[in-house]
Amino acid sequence: MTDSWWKKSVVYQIYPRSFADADGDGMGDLRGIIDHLDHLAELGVDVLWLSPVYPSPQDDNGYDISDYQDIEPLFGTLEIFDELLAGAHARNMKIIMDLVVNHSSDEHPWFQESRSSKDNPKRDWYWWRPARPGMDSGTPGAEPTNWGSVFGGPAWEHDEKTGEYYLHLFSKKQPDLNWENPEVRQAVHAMMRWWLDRGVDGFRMDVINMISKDVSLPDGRLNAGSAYADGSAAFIGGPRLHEFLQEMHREVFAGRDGLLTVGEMPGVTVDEARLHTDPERGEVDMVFQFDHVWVDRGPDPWLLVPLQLTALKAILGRWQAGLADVGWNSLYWNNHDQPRVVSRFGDDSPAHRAASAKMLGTVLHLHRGTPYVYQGEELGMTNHPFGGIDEFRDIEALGQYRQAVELEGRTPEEVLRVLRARGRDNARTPMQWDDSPHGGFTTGTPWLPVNPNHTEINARAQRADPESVFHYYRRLIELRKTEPAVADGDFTMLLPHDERLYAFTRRLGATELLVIGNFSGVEARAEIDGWEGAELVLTNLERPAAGLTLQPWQAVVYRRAV
Ligand code: TEU
Repeated sequence: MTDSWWKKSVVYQIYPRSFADADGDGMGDLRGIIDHLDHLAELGVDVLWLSPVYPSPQDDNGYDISDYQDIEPLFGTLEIFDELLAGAHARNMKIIMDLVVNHSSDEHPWFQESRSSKDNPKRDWYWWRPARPGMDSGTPGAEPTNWGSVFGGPAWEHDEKTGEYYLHLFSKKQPDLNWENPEVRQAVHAMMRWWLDRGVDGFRMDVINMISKDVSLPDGRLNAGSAYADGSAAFIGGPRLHEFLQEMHREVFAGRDGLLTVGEMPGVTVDEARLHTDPERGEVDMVFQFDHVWVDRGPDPWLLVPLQLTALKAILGRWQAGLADVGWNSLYWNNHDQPRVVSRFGDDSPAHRAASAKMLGTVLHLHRGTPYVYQGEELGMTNHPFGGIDEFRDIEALGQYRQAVELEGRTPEEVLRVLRARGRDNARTPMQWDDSPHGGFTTGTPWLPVNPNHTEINARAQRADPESVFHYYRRLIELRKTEPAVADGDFTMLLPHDERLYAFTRRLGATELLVIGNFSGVEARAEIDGWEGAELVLTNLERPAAGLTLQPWQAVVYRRAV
């Protein structure tokens, strides 16, 4: 099927806190986004995904929502939101909202009611359980299951008021909603329809593969050295997930056109993703899978594993093959939960930063699927030089640090080494607009410092330089619009055993593209026949000297007729 508009589209993710601050309070806002819509239009992206902008205590930077149908006052008002939506639509860009309904904030009125008494009508809207049989409520180890939360500590919080515990897979200020209760589902559907009626173009659905839980809530497996168990077997891809997504599709999306639905699904398998994205089944248009961003994660979370290119190719190749005939891929290196890709898989030193950023963009955008650009990726923004733990703001970094150092006997240095390289705050330092103090992000004090390299790496300088990462991304995005093989071509992985070169072809009818990226700082030759005389469509450096010999961090895209 080639008539799905989003196959030819590129999504740009905005993390509103860190994008642009128009009112000088140090925090990005909707007016700041409006002020920079032309940057996004010039880049050529089609869809803007806004990380949560709803009222929130900001425990997890907005992924803890206390009112699903309003705008966080730090960010603006519904009127300004409407203005943003109109401004995006006027430039032919759509806006999708972040839908965070696996959990709400503990300050949401639903939870306030739920916690008020055991017989409150909303008690069952969340997961309440008594202490483990034979144990006293509130004593160590009495939690209903042995699960750990993603942000450190147990996944259960004891509530004095009724003596029971509530489940929170993430922070204790993010209680999990109970999707078994049909009233919860209906309330969520009504809220979603309200946003669509307002004109938004779809949703990115946060950890949507965790909404169905095994209601027996079994204990999880305890790994050596960890204080809490991994309970995910009971809530990733749970028994009623497909049913819930199909119901949502019927109740919210059926009969409406031009929308995009993206299911964020940590731990989803290729087989499950085929089911979720098969248009015949009516679930979601694409899933956001995690296998490739877990490529450099070993069994020990506090040991850095260097990238093995053959492993990355095996993972992405498996996803390409698995969704070749049914379903569709999301393609991303970066988002607000990941370190900056040029620092992670590229080389962020001055000599190679721009080249490796462009190479990584080329390889990603030429896969089959819909690419995502995370704010600043189009500038080749890098990780931040974090020092001690006091410089981090992310609840995940702080919570995991506490658990590792205080309960699991890790040294601060070993934990910090990993947080500096992989921590989420790397993605969350402010967008670098120009070389002025605070990078043009704010006139006040930014909530998280701007990377000192904004004097070199910033949007103003790059928009003025035709050889910049920005203009390269612009050409890459344009190629998707002008060369049909980019969106619709078949994908074939080449050189699966090569540790330096990432190579593949895309083919549509009589057109074939060859894409090669050199993931190393040394020259490397691709042993691929039959491309003599092919047209060079795109490269990030000078034209390769001889045949398919690539310079350090070079990328090439060739086209031939077959
Ligand atoms: O993240 C889902 C998720 O699984 C995260 O735990 C992620 O894998 C991890 O943080 C990577 O270090 C989503 C949102 O994207 C994230 O920002 C939220 O914190 C989380 O859900 C809870 O809403």
